[in-house]
Amino acid sequence: MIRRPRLPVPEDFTAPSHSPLVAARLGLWLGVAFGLCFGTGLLSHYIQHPPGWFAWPTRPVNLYRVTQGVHVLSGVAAIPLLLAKLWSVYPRLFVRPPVRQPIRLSVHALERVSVLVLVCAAFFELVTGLFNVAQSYPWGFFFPTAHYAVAWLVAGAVLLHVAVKLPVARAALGTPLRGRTAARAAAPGRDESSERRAFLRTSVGVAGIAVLATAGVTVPWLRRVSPLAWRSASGPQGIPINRTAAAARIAVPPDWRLEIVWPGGRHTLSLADLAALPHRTAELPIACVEGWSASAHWTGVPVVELLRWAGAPTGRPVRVTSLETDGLYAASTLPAAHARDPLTLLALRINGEQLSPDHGYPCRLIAASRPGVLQTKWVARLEVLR
Ligand SMILES: Nc1nc2c(c(=O)[nH]1)N[C@H]1C(S)=C(S)[C@@H](COP(=O)(O)O)O[C@H]1N2
Ligand SMILES: [Mo]
Repeated sequence: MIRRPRLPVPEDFTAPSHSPLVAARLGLWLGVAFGLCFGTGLLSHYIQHPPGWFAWPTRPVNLYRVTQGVHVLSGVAAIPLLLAKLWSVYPRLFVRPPVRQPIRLSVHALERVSVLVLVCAAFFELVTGLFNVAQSYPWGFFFPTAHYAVAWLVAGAVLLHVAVKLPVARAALGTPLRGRTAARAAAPGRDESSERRAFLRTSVGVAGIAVLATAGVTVPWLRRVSPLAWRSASGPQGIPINRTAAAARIAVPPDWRLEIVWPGGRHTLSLADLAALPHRTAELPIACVEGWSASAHWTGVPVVELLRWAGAPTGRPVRVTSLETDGLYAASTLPAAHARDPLTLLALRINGEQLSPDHGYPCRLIAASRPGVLQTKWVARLEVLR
């Protein structure tokens, strides 16, 4: 049986915004934001580093665009919610003595440590995520690895925190916001319930505004109401550019040929050969891990048709390598499902025009429901893996 503890804390903690009734409700909102952020972040990690048991579907074509949009926007929402939650509970963080009587020592000390880890790790995630979105890396570690590892720390600390706080949180959530804390119930005077509700409404409202102000990076019909969207649909040929041809030091040789290799075979094609093959046009998004996304009409040769035409085996994973020599995203692997998907194109054209050098001329990979980092530009080689 879980004993229902008394809610009240010392009198000076019962200011409306410091009420446990408020803290518990903010915790719930924050839990939802963190849960969405963690789940979609795990998905993005597994898509880029798939374990053997993991398979990511190719439909709907916008699936990754949606999950990564949710990842970045739930992270944006979590910033004001976390600040409000800290404001709400901060008097309790400085309770003296820091550790209570021996009999409660273990639980209390654990709670303190878990809260410290939770706050530091959560701030680390939100701040590094924001910097990544701004494509700024003022630190020495590799962002994806650190962001992924610390996410598990947050998840563990949240679980511990929820477990420790469950009795208090249940009691607080079971007490209507309109009610009065026991400490104040006896005392006549102002009704704090409206102040508590105002604080909650403001916190959740600010989170909502932060989401609306940035959601235009990925939701086309919100572009006009998102002054803080860090990317728009604009850009050369209607799509933003992350790495330019100059930054990647791409020089397409005049005798460029696409090389197709498979166990026991090899074939090469010129750009004219490629252009002479049957083409297909598909509307597909570039969905960057940074949260921005935009759709375009891509025209090119389906990879599966190209392999068939070359006499290579299909239905296997395909390694796609770029002309780029030293970039982190110079190559990617199409899992079997994407390699056999007729919408996986080696694109030569975007929105009816020849690909510009920055979008991947002479040809680039574009496939459904995939992170932007895996949509390799300036393709030079396709290798059918075993
Ligand atoms: N060879 C190569 N391809 C690449 C990249 C790169 O750095 N090198 N960047 C990727 C990233 S992070 C994204 S989001 C998309 C963006 O494509 P775009 O610049 O045409 O919009 O290209 C991808 N393809
Ligand atoms: Mo990206």
